[in-house]
Amino acid sequence: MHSEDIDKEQKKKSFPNFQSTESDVKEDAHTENLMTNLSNAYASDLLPNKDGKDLTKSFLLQVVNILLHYIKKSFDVKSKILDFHHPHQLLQGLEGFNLELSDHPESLEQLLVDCTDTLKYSVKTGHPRYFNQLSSGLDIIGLAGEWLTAAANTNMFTYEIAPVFTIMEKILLKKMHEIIGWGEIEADGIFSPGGSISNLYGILVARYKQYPEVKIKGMTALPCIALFVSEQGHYSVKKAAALLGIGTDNVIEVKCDERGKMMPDELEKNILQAKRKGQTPFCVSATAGSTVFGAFDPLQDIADICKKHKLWMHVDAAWGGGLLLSREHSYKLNGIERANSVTWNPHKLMGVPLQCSAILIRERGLLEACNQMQAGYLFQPDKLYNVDFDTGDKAIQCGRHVDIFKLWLMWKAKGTCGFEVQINRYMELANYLYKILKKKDNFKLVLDSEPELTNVCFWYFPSRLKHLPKGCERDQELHKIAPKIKAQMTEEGTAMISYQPCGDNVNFFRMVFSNPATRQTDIDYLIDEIERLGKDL
Ligand code: ABU
Repeated sequence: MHSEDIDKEQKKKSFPNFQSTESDVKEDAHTENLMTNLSNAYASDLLPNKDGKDLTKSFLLQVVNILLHYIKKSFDVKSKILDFHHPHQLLQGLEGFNLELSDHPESLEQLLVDCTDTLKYSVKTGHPRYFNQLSSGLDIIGLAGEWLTAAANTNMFTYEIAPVFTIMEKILLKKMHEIIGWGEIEADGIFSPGGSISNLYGILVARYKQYPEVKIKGMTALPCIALFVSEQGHYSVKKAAALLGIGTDNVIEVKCDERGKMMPDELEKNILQAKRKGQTPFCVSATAGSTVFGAFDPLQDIADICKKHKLWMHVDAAWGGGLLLSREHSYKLNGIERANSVTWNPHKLMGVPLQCSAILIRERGLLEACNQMQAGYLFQPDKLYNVDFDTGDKAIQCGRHVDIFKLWLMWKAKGTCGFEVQINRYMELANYLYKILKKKDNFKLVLDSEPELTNVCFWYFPSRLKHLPKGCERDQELHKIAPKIKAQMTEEGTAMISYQPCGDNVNFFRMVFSNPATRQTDIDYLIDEIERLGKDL
């Protein structure tokens, strides 16, 4: 065999790597059969090539087949969540999966092999035992929405080229305004590329509202402005301050109580202190659902303080915003209706495929006034339609991805009630885990109180550490436990859960629920798995 043929054989071999059942083997054989027709075909043979219709259909059907195979595996608890390899191994190439790019076109058959391999070495974030991030799960309707979005391949900046999507965005923003409690107001907003960017928008608009001259004159025209966020708030607030030229020294971290909530007395103290130091407070960024503990800041108290000191109130509800859809749990965000701006990520608790994040602004017109540059080649005022529907000049970017369709389609599919049921279930799962851990003497909860969101934080104590007295020596050892268990879990591909140190707390596990595939049995499994991997550490 020539080396090229050997290479081809190896590449083909990598195709059925997920196989485990008889039906999988049959499916693979069928797919492989179809694939042989594509060994001499190239992308240039597909549409718009005039003879490309059948080949395009065949190619896309095979892509769908690969995806279906992956989706089925994703939901199968018996399949591995990931087939872990170190970066240098992926860089070197694995079993014919070569990530390097060639000068010459590869066949369609090879592209299908590459598609299969790409999924083979990816993390199955829809797997019932994937608990690693706040965004997880694989919603089939959301996935269909992404496919359609990619087929439409358009840009959100003008109604002209995204008529349906811009109207959908308008409708969804209105829906979210109503849920927040801004139903009576002419509010505003935009979908952005993630929670950090939404927070950046909140702070940008807060600064513009107070100091519109900043747009033309820059920061030299301003006093030394300062903003406030809790010590458990998201790091993107500091990042935004760095980007906006405010400086991270002017982001004042407010102390939290034992539950991880901003302390209003501390906030007021910090505001007064900043003023005494010559800083000019302009904004408070409250958190509704902190990343690690899932804590909700006391929004009513913070709103009172903002009112008293005439400060912009931003609420980072990227994670906790979804709870507004639950009649049982929405009270935890009471006061959000008093905010000037809100970040809310449907790609987290609502399970919309990444990315889908909204920045919602209470006062209409500010976003556009702040960001507008009136590019004549895009935003012609004399178009045939009402140009108020062009959203591009509200954004800090020019090209903007269509993130709205998948959310719209999922809302159609579930109704508001469907999201509520899903989110209530996550809360029940969090409570289930909390109650189990409370009873177990080899686990310890970081926070004693019941979960307010779906975060449950805990340490695992192997027997050698269980009876050690509290203190530095025990903590040093305990700090190493979670990373070791996680490393082993990752290598075996059985589950994924995150860990971190936080403040004085050494490394602990953070469990979060935002995956519709997860059941109580998966929680039982995770606890057993931690015990199995950790007992002899
Ligand atoms: N704050 C962005 C997401 C962090 C996480 O998934 O853990």
